[in-house]
Amino acid sequence: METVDIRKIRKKMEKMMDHKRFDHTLGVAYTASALAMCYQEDLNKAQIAGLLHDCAKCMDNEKKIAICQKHHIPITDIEQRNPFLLHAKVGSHIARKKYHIHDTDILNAILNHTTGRPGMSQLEKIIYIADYIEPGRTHAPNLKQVRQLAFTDIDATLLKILQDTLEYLKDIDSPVDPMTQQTYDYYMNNSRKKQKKED
Ligand code: DGI
Ligand code: FE
Ligand code: FE
Repeated sequence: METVDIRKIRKKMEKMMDHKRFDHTLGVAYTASALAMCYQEDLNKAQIAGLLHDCAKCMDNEKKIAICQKHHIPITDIEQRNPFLLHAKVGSHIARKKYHIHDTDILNAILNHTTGRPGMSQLEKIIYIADYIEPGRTHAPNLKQVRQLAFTDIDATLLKILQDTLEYLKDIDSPVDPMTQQTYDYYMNNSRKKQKKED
């Protein structure tokens, strides 16, 4: 991988984001590093993806939509109705164009950090999980258990987070992105297959 100046990215994120979002960003980068140590994933990639994952979060919805239109990034029905979801797609685009990240695994980790996707790479899983469990998060249910599980069984953690997210969306009557549902179905299926093999 090409050399990327992590300190430079961190400084740029600090300038671009409000304090709360920057604290969250650092939390995700450090948590992703710890998970990368645990699962022998590339530490540099984990830090870069962690620092950049929400780089489009502080942008208003009109701007996110305009960037998608300008660069022919397709907007799905649910994204049109819930444009905050676009911060993942737009973030991945900005990481490539503005931060010159060309590693597809890092770009995918940013792209899929909100909904997940079936067949995620190890780095994608790490960012998805780090985003949910970083120390600054306080509201998610079962956080204590999920935080412990994250360092023992990565796929079980993924499934638990997806399950809790779907439940939360149902509770607040928020529409589910088909990708979130597909990701849950995929990992649920995997878990059942694994269980069957062990029986
Ligand atoms: O950007 P962050 O807040 O750090 O985290 P994120 O990008 O994972 O976004 C979290 C929010 O996304 C959380 O409130 C749940 C929501 N979310 C995840 N999947 C879906 C979703 N919201 C909707 N409406 N539909 C989804 O499928
Ligand atoms: Fe996000
Ligand atoms: Fe985040």
